[in-house]
Amino acid sequence: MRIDVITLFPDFIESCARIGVVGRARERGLLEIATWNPRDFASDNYRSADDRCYGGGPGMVMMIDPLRKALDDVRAAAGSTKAKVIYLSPQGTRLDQAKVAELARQEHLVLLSGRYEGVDERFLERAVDEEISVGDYVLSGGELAAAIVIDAVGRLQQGVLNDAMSAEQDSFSNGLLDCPHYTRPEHHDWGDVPAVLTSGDHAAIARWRRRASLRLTQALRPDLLASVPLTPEEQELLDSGDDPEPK
Ligand code: 4GX
Repeated sequence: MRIDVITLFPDFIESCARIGVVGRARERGLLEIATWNPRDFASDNYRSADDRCYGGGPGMVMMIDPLRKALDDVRAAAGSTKAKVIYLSPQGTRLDQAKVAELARQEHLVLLSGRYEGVDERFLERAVDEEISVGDYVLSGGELAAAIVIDAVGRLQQGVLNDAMSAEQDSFSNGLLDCPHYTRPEHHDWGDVPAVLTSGDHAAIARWRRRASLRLTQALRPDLLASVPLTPEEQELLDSGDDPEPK
């Protein structure tokens, strides 16, 4: 998969895309990420990519032409016509794991990160396929939102995760929250590791984890549980035992 990001702050995106699972995916050639600064496509000596808002008032708007030229270069560089162009904005569809999985199946994404008051509406109408929001709060620009999309989508690419971190084990891939995790030391003055986890009884451990997931989800995110119909065994698991209790 290829992801191009059109942004006034390419350094931020590049530093995010160098670290962790996504960074390793790029090194291994499983994911290609490139950034494009609209200022490099400006037509004046100030390299302007934004201008004042028609109708007056404070604030600037990103201009059509630098964005259009950047997008033309993205398409030329990628040699593809089936890019999905996404604008990160609070007005977009809220990103969730189902949306992430859908985006991860695309061959080519172009993410547009806006600054200031946003982007000229005519560019959005003509060049953008989809608007996505990472949550109901206001950022000062779309870069953090783009970094979230890159991270969530990048880790789902074929071959990126090893068995230990496989996406099937994720919270949300099964619609539930993850169970708690523990490491050494087993006994600590802040508490002991639940005995079942050190028992070596793999079936009991699997049951404990599943029950913990179900309990946590019921307590903290009942909305998620409502959209995952429980099997009779899971309902039974949820009702049985007394360990663990959510915080
Ligand atoms: N999820 N922002 C976009 C520019 C802007 C201003 C007004 C449209 C209208 C955000 C989010 C987000 C801040 C990115 C404003 N766009 N992006 N930017 N929440 O808050 O994605």
